[in-house]
Amino acid sequence: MKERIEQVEKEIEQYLITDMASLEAYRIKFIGSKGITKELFSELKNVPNEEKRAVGQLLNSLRQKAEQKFEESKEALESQGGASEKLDLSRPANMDELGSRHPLSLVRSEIIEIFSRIGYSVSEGPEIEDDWHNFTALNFPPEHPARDMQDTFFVEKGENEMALRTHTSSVQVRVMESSQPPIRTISPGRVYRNEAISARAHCFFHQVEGLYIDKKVSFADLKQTLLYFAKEMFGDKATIRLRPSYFPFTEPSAEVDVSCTICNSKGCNVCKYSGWLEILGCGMVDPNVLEASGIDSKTYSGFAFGMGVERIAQLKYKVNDLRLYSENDIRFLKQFTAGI
Ligand code: 2NM
Repeated sequence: MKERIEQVEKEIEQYLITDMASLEAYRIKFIGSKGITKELFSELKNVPNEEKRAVGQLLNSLRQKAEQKFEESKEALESQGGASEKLDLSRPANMDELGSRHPLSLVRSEIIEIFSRIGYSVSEGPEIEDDWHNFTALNFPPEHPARDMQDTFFVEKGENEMALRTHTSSVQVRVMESSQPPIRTISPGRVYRNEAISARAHCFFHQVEGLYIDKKVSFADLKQTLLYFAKEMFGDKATIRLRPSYFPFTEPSAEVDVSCTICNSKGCNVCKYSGWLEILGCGMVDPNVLEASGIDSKTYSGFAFGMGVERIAQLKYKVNDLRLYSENDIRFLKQFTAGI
């Protein structure tokens, strides 16, 4: 009997209690009404009389030991975080959730990369501009409608009137003022126009404008550059066409369409059954613009172009509502995880 008690004592010491389930199993095994201590007590009647006292004492201290371990383990588990919580150290850790890059950021990077491969640098400038850099140096006449409150957000009324830039051409004026040709640069950035927000218009959007100035830069150079861009961006099958247009800062000016990549120019509702999608505006930099920024228009010529990042992303990813770009709806943003 004494040996049996010693053995159970060892068992109690070695029993591993790691959570509420093993605590309960321990209770049932050693302390419960059908547990080992109860069973040993019921065997006390078979112990010879002269040993009863000593064995009884041993049994009492065994029960005490069993109950003490139970109470201590219970307290320890509860202080670790409540009766219902189980601590499983072997469980795999929760994975960090990966975010995704914004579609405009993806397309902006892609445009920058395409032009950097043919030697274009990236230039940036302020979003709050003065009249000179946003309008006057770009050959906008004093009465041009873009200078109107209805089209442009003005800040700081009075003598020192500033405006939120309406295009990133203002950055290129700063580049021309501070350097001499050859100039080959693109300026990506956010621009602002005073428009009512709808599926097709927003009060801010993103542009990438390009500028190339050197001796003997021609319209043919412009066309080749834009064809290269269209093929890199929309695939080798892409072709372009130019339509005459007008911008204050270029002469001649053109609007550029790319062949519809959605229907292979067969006609669909995105290209409105024309087979063509408008992607950018361009032209030869007006000599007045070169001269305003201190570049000799008799020695140098150049071309410039401007595109909306939203528009390119819309065609690439079939986005049918401009507002999706700035609403931060996770169901929209989640679709661009492949770019990481
Ligand atoms: C466009 C279309 C045509 C343009 C012009 C200039 C600058 F600074 F050289 F005059 N930068 N970007 C330009 C020309 C932009 O956007 C539709």
